[in-house]
Parts: sequence; C-alpha cells; structure tokens
Amino acid sequence: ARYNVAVVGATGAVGQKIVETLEKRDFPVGELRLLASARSVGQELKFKGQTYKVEEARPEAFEGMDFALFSAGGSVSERLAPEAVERGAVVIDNTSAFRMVPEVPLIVPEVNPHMISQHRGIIANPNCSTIQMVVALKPLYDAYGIDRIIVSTYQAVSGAGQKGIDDLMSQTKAIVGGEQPTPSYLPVGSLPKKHQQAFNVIPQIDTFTDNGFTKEEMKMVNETRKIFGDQEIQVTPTAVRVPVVFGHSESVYIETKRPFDLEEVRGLLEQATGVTVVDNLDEQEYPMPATTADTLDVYVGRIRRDLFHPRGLNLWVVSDNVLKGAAWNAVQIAEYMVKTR
Ligand code: A2P
Ligand code: 11C
Repeated sequence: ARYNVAVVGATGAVGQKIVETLEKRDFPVGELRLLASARSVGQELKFKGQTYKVEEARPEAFEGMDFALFSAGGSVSERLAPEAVERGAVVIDNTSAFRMVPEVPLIVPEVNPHMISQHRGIIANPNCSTIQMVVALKPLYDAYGIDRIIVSTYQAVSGAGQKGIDDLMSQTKAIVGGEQPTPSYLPVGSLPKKHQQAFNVIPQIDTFTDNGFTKEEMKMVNETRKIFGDQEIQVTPTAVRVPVVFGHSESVYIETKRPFDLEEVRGLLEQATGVTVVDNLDEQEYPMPATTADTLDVYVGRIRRDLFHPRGLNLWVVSDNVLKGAAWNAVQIAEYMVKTR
C-alpha cells in the first residue's frame, strides 16, 4: 500500500529533514504535498530525484492525504491540524500546540508506542530535548524506576529553526573576519532583545515562565511525565543554547528507585532500541554532536556511578535534534502505524 503524505513547513529546518527522511527510509509515499506559507509558493524541492513545487498550506491541501506531518510552528498547527483531521488525515505534529492535551498521545516509539492507537486524529511529537532523554532513560526506568532527573542541556541552534542557524553562521563569520557580530534572532525570535551566540553560551531557550524556568525547561518536566505516564517523577532542567548547528547534548543525572549494577546498566543501554553506547575512556570515546549528527540514534556515554548518592547515575546523551528530536521521530511514528495496520 502507498500513503499520501503532506508535509507542512516543508521549507523549514525540520520540514526539509522530514522529506529527506521519508526518502532515506523509503517510506511508501503515494502522493506527496509540500506545504509552506504563501511566501514560498512555487519554490522547488526534490524528493527521490523528482522536483516538487511548494504549495500554500490551506485546508483544501489536505484533501485525500493519509498523513500530515506538521512543523510550521504552533499557530499553524492550531489552525490547520483540525482541518487535516476533518479531511481524514492522521496528523503527526512537531509543535507544542497539542502535546499536553489529555486525549492527544505524546509519542516516542521506543518508549510508549502502545499509546499511538488511542489517537483521535492528532499525534504529538515531543520536544527534541525531551525525546533524546527519555529514549536513553527508558531501559533504566523499566529496570530500576526513576525518582528524579537533574539535566543540563547543550542545545544546537537548529532547534530554533533556519533563522537560528543563519544567525549563528553570520555572527561567526563576522567575528572571524574581525567585525562586530550583529545578533538578529537568538535567544528567542519573538523577543526584541538579542544576544551574541557565536563563541558564547546562552542559558535561555524560549521565554521564561513565572517559576523562573523557561518554557523549554518546563516542556522537559511535563512531557517526560506524560510520556512515562508517571506524575511523580521529579525533573530539574536547565536548558542552554551552545554554538553548535546540529545535535543536542545533555548531562543527565538520575536517582533510581531501586539499586543498580553499573555493568548491568551498560548492558541494558547497549541492548536498547534506538540507543548506541559510545563509552570507551581509554580511547577518549564519547558521543559528540560533530560525530553523531545526521544519524538516527540516541548516543549515550560517560556512564558512571555518582560519587555520593548510592542510587545516583550520570550519563552524557547526544542526538541529532532535527532527526530523532523531530523529523525522524515523526516519520518513525508513521512507519509504526503503517506496519501495525
Ligand atoms: P516559509 O518558508 O514559507 O516561511 P523554520 O522552523 O526553519 O523557521 O521553518 C518554519 C516552516 O514553517 C517553514 O517551512 C515556513 O514556511 C513554515 N511556515 C511559517 N509560517 C507559516 C504559515 N503561516 N503557513 C504555513 N507555513 C508556515
Ligand atoms: C529548541 N527544543 O531547541 C527547541 C525547539 O517545542 O518543538 C523545539 C521546540 C518544540 O529551541
């Protein structure tokens, strides 16, 4: 069988990777519709050697589609996802628009694929920094339980979209060329104040909430609880933007409920689907964005027992934020649905 697929936001950083991933995975695409804003109408994109013209994302564009993969921002999803569902498509949404709606499954296929079947038209893809963390923690959660997670992120600018990438690139060129950088987008596109991102780290991703945590950090708290189906799990996040283009890194510290054996932890991670362990200290081997970008897995290294807490464990977790963190996770959900039909 073939499936008609619409990609909303096809010209964006994630949208382009969705199209690439559909091709690389040889997803059984029937008709493909590449949708974006009116600004991009007529722009040409390639899929399997063929040229496709970008069309405007309008309700009628979803007519006859089986899947609609959205990554054009929350407001576009809010407006058009219901239109796609009304026309019979299953929506896989990369934005935060529906993630916390109780009836909408929030899916990471390695963690909670059993929730997919409960959808009523919309399936939500979690935030990138949440996805890679829960994939790495799933085998440990199942084996030992987890009381608490303390996580600090080192997030790539591609998380902020093409404008984030362009901002880092132009600042870097300016500085290397001996000129003053002119920050234009980061840390938060919608706020007037900008900071230098090149050769700098910024402890703010998205806007702040009343409790002093950013929205990005609160996504890591709330989405982790929803995905594990565990409202007790304590998550303390600090989300930081670093001058990396592709690949989020995370320093993850957990306290398990039951005691663990470190060799067993290593074995569980090595066997886990979607996880690759890179942890050879003698050879200075550990995961890094530069060596793992453009691949699908979540990489785990620096696996070590805490010095003080008897059930404390430290991990270093790296993954390509636009692939497993967004495009691949979305296509993987569609693959799962096609396989289990
Ligand atoms: P466009 O290129 O026409 O602006 P990124 O996250 O890289 O910034 O990409 C955002 C994506 O969302 C782009 O494909 C962009 O299309 C699309 N987009 C933005 N606003 C709209 C809109 N109002 N309707 C449809 N697509 C939109
Ligand atoms: C970032 N995690 O790195 C964000 C981007 O909720 O899907 C993804 C935002 C989201 O800036």
